[in-house]
Amino acid sequence: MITFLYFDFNFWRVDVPRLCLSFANIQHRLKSISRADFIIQKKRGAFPFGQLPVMIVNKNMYGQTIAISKYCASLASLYSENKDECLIIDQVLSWANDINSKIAPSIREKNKVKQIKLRNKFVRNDLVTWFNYLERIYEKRVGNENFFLKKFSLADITAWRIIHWFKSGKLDLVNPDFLRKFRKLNTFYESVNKYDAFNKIKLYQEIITK
Ligand SMILES: N[C@@H](CCC(=O)N[C@@H](CS)C(=O)NCC(=O)O)C(=O)O
Repeated sequence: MITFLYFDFNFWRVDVPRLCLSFANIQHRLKSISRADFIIQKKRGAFPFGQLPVMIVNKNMYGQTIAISKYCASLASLYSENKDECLIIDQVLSWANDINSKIAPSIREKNKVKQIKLRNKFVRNDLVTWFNYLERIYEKRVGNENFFLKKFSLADITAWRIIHWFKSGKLDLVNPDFLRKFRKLNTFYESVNKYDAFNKIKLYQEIITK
């Protein structure tokens, strides 16, 4: 059985691989770990990169969201055998990591005044720029469906999860309506929400209701 370790909240880094496995009804479990326990175990060198999420498969522990997500997507037939398609998927995964690293300083900052400054800087300089990048990748899609590739894939799950995060209203100073500027991504997001094979997943329901 595949086991994930993460903190006690939903976050794209662990949700994306779990959504992939759930999509294909592949059994897995999540063990949540408190911040205090994480620090103790990190000091002991328990995690390959000193960070979460990690995934345990066949008694081996692996880190790095992109590697974990691709592994789970492959098991779930949500990755691709086609090299050109793999490039699209990989770009979306790296985009997710990049936009996360752009907003991260304003999440990590504890000082409220500095935090607001950093968040305003992100909204001014990065939000539109980085969603524009994603929309440009999406515009080049070849299929008739509102997915990044001809069929539903890891690219859709990743893009949907990040869009959902930014639209959630949980990020101070990020207007949940920002996606209206991105007409095509908005259509994409709505289509994924209406895609029955995806929206019936228990974890999907958990993410949208939390
Ligand atoms: N490069 C890692 C980054 C993972 C990461 O930033 N994890 C954060 C939580 S979302 C973490 O473990 N932070 C605690 C720490 O770095 O001590 C990945 O892609 O998975």
